[in-house]
Amino acid sequence: MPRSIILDTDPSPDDAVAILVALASPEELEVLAVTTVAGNVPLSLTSKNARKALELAKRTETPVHAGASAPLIRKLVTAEHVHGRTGFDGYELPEPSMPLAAGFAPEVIVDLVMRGGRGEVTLCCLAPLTNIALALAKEPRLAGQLKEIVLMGGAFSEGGNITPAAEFNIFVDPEAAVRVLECGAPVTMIPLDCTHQALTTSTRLERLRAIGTPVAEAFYHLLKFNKIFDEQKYGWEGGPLHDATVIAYLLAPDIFSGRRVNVTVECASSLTLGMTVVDWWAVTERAANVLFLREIDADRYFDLVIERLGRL
Ligand SMILES: [Ca+2]
Repeated sequence: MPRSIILDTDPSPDDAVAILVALASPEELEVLAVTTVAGNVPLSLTSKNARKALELAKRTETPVHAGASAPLIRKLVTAEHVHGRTGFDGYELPEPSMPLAAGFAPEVIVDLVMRGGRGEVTLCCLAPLTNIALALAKEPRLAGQLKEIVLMGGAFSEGGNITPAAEFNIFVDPEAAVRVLECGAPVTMIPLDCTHQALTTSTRLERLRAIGTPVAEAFYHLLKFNKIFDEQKYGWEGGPLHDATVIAYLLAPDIFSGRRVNVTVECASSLTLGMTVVDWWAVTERAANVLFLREIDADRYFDLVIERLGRL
């Protein structure tokens, strides 16, 4: 039986890779819905980019529901400086013709999770956690019904990518992140400590391009565009392929290693807003609430991603 998942996302190319790798893995994963949120770019563009990716892969039967256009209480912060004005700069994809599906994403998440059996649905969170926090607020039984929440977000020893202390997804909506981490459902967190080991080197991108399909060609160019910014910023060869780690974890958890720890999020300090405070050495009495992954086998990760994208 494939595992039922909902993909909550703010598509830039790494989100889109995650969506398509999931759709290319029907033996392991059943994608119930894609839900969009404001993040990398405003909601109208994340909702459009999700549909562009699905149309590129000819998977338009997957519904896309739009959700929150702004964080719970804060002003939206976006990341056009990384992904370009559209969030999908670097390769021209046609305007999507598939419509958005009816229903506000947080309500759709509640409906799909509560309709399924207890412990059936996994939330794959690739974006600021606003939609998930709204769903948890709407249905208090939601957390107890979930199988797991797997999210890309946070950082420990790697430091931040949007401020010195904070990773982007958590920084954009720290109050939502707190609610998700404290909800009581099993949470697995894939932080920058992992994703900064998973780089789109030229060799890996050329392997992707060599598949020779429209999907491979598009993502070769999209990831290459992102890589230019990241290479200048970090001085590395390649940029991190962040969000597809969430799907890779579901497909092959042994690619990753980590430990169960307490993670809390700073919501008050202007200096460290959105910082994930990771009690790696258990120096507090705070109970472990997160499986925090710190290591990834990057070669196996890219082998998996490239093989799955090649199926589309
Ligand atoms: Ca994302």
